[in-house]
Amino acid sequence: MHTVEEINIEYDVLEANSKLARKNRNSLDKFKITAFNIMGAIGSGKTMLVEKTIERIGKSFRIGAIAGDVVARLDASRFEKAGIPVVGLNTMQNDTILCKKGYG
Ligand SMILES: Nc1nc2c(ncn2[C@@H]2O[C@H](COP(=O)(O)OP(=O)(O)OP(=O)(O)O)[C@@H](O)[C@H]2O)c(=O)[nH]1
Ligand SMILES: [Mg+2]
Repeated sequence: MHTVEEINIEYDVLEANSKLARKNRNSLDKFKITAFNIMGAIGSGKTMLVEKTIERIGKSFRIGAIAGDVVARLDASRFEKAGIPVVGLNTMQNDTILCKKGYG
């Protein structure tokens, strides 16, 4: 007689990342920081949007950036030129961990 066994092999492969993300959110809340994650296609105007935002409201708000340049520091150096503190990071892996290092 055959029997069927069910083995649950599902698990959240991003659980560690999610935990860190929650910690990051708590830190942001603690320091009353409003964070925006600006994502878009290559060349869609993300960096320009931030530059224009700095231009318009940079004197009224303290703005900082974590720039996700994949290889070089192109965006990071544009933000520096715009006069705000910036941390550059490579976004290939471990985004949450790196973001924590960025504002930690
Ligand atoms: N006409 C027009 N051009 C824009 C606008 N926003 C950005 N650009 C131009 O689009 C090009 C790309 O802008 P970036 O801000 O560097 O785009 P990005 O999304 O940061 O690019 P990557 O970091 O390479 O992914 C630049 O030549 C900008 O001058 C816009 O609202 N209108
Ligand atoms: Mg850019």
